[in-house]
Amino acid sequence: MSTNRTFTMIKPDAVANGHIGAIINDITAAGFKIIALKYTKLTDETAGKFYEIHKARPFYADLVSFMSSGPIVAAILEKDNAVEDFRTLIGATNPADAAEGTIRQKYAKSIDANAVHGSDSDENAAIEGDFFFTAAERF
Ligand code: IDP
Repeated sequence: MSTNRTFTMIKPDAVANGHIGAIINDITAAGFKIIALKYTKLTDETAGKFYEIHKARPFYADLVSFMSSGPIVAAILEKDNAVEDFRTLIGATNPADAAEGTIRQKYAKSIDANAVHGSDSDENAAIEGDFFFTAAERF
């Protein structure tokens, strides 16, 4: 059964480049409701844990060090068909392949610094939301 929630992060590149407001505007304009929101910074340890699923990939160490290089914005979002619709809104992993008008096409510069994260399944959306937010932080 599909749930109606997904999890996102605005990554350190997009935060450093001043895109928090524009990205949140794109997200809400696309019909997503913000359920939880946090401005925070990952450590090497927490970034490593979050991306543990990619541990065997050659880019894992670079990904962990990039994701802990500066502050991020974490959020839980709600909308019908949230996971799939959000991945459509953000575009392909590599911004060079991302469709016109998608968040990665507009705000990302490279495949590693690609502006935003979006959960790839309902199961991971729940796990990732729980990683950042307690029940009392969701509204
Ligand atoms: P996704 O974020 O579009 O779901 P994944 O394949 O799950 O893409 O990869 C997770 C993250 O790892 C990407 O968003 C990107 O930041 C980074 N990444 C993926 N592939 C590469 C690569 O080939 N080189 C460097 N970083 C990569």
